Amino acid sequence: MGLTDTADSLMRGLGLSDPVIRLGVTGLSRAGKTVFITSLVANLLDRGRMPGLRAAADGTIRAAWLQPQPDDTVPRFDFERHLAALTGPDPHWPEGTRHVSQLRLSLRVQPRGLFGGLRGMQTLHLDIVDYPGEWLLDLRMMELSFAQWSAQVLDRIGGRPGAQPFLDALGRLDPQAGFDEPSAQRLAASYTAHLHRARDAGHADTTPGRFLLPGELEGSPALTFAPLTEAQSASPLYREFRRRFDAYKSRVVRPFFRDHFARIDRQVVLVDVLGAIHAGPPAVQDMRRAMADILSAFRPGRAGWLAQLLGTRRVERILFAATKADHLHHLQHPRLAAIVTAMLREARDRADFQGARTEGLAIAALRTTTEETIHQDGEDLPAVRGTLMDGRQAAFYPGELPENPAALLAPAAEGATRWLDGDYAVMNFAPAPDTLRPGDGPPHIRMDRAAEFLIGDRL
Ligand SMILES: Nc1nc2c(ncn2[C@@H]2O[C@H](COP(=O)(O)OP(=O)(O)OP(=O)(O)O)[C@@H](O)[C@H]2O)c(=O)[nH]1
Ligand SMILES: [Mg+2]
Repeated sequence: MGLTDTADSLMRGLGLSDPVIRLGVTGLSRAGKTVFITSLVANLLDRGRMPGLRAAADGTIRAAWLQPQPDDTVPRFDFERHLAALTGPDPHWPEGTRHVSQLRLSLRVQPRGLFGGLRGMQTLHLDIVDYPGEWLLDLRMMELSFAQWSAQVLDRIGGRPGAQPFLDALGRLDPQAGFDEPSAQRLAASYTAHLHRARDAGHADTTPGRFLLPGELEGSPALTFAPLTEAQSASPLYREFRRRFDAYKSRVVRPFFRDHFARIDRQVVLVDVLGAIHAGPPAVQDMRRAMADILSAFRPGRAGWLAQLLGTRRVERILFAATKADHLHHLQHPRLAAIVTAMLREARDRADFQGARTEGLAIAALRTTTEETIHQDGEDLPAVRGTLMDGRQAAFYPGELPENPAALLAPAAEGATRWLDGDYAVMNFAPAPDTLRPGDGPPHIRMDRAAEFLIGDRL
């Protein structure tokens, strides 16, 4: 063994020279992040269902195992608990996530190519970070003053769920209102209640994102403010809320981008396209805007402060994945993929995005259904069958997605409030019991393709 070899194996023993890919997993609330990470990791540990990941199919990946993650202050993604929930004898969906979490999966790979055999085994660490997409959307607040942000919010929330009580409270405010903490808290609580309801109704532009998932910051001044009108601008209340707004930006938003976002190499953005289609054209329109906003966070020519944080680092690949494709018969999958790809293309134009490679894909992290044909009114409908949350079995046909995505996207852009040719249904299926087989991960749809795009080139 030569000197460099010795040094090399020593470094490797210390884990110093092993390459690391940091994969960010994001998406708006309930998009499917937790299920995605659980399935991805389980299917990389047991690769029997991953033929579309070349390095798994051809044996380049020799072994995979979980390791303690390198960031001591970030909670670990609770993989074992989530996997047990999804695949146990009494399977159920995991609870919503309350904070950023992280997991390290290490892969032992045999390098390919002419000299691959000579180089020996290599270890590659995949650090997976789960963070809420709502926090990325806070990026747009960074360039706004309190007055500008207030004006934008007040401009768009009229008519949205839960907005009226807040707007009424705002209307009753004395323009010279002094500052007292209990009224500040009431106003902020009323605004936060509206954010929750708007988010649940499918609105994606619900800033400040941390109001929805406060974690340990709950009740702190940086999370206790609300938009105010121009008429208030001379009041002590306004001055204090403006100060808190600035604190939110510098103490909440900026550290998130510095500590988590800035180090990401590859990103997957999960989008519940079917859920938005079901909710109607305004939700689809909101989702498109959110996709453009998310992309703009990854734009190389982004705002000055972010450019400063990131230096020359950049995300190399971004996957926009439409989740829960197991609600559709496979005959409809190309149409779902076409819709998310069209939305992505448009978001790229809107965000003036160049740089990373992007792709749109229709996936299901956990397949809960089987396919069947329903005969109805003399027609054969390509449907899926699964177990409902109450334990009953049901066959389900969600409606036919259009062949041309424009048939959905155009009316949404034109401000339609409902679809002209009928509705699209969604149904909540429960995970199927006991789906694990030795050597296989949980059943999925195109998770191997997703993995190939995200990390395949590095294996
Ligand atoms: N049928 C089906 N449903 C899914 C799939 N992935 C997620 N879901 C559904 O979507 C819900 C949310 O999934 P999660 O993975 O918890 O979503 P999340 O993005 O982590 O949600 P938060 O942590 O609350 O932001 C689940 O409870 C399921 O009902 C899938 O692959 N197939
Ligand atoms: Mg989650």
